[in-house]
Amino acid sequence: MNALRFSPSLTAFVAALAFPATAQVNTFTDIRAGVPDLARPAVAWGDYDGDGDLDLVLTGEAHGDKLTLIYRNDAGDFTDISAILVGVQNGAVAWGDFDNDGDLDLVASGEADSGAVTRVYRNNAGSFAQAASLTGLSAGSAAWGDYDNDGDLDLLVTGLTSASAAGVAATRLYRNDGGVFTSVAHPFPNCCTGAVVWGDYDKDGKLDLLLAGNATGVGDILRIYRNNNVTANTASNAPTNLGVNVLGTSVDSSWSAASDAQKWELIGIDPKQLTM
Ligand SMILES: [Ca+2]
Ligand SMILES: [Ca+2]
Ligand SMILES: [Ca+2]
Ligand SMILES: [Ca+2]
Repeated sequence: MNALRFSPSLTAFVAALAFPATAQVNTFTDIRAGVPDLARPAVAWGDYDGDGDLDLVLTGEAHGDKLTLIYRNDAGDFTDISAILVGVQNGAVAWGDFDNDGDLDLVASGEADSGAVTRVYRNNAGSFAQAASLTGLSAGSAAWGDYDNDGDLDLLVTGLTSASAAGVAATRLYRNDGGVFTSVAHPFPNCCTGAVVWGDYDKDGKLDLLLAGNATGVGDILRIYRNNNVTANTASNAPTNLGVNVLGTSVDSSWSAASDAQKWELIGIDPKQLTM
């Protein structure tokens, strides 16, 4: 007499086909981070202290106060570092290492008690000092990007020139020359209440721009602008002077940073601190 015999694994496989597992339930837990609830906020993650975990900057209004606060992440506990920053609401914040020293600096724009502001802050070993005060804009967006491929982060900011009814939409492109920001000509419409994002969509080594928002005389827009500048970013050479030092269960690695014609470098990592 013939009989079909199934191995346990085949039986389980057939059962799985007949009775698919219940869809996984995704769960998230409110960690009660202890940060304030804010109206008209803007927030951004960034590892400003370079310890490998994401810290937080937030802006907005709470109990009548306009706030810009940086919270340091210590193993999941968030602590206000009491940075001296202009408090804003209806703002925009973005981390970016504009001075190429390996740590994240900050731009904050929005509506302050004094009116619309845009401030760039330099990160000095975890404390923040104002490095530039640019055309004040609120209800807009801000994004760092090296659009001219000279190796430093430039800045695009949109928004209203005033929080009052007299405010008009503006778009400012700032070229970064050694930490000095110069407003330069550009083809973008004056825009507010939107978003700006740099990205090299056509992979030609030049950052293009996505601009969305409410444009003066046009209305709501979402446009992609191809970057036609001459200089493209070229690939870096390989790092040199590779070194390895074994100490017990640790391995310290070191190298000389790579570079290329556009001065891109491997930044944000202190070779002496890369321990595995
Ligand atoms: Ca951190
Ligand atoms: Ca920096
Ligand atoms: Ca640049
Ligand atoms: Ca491009």
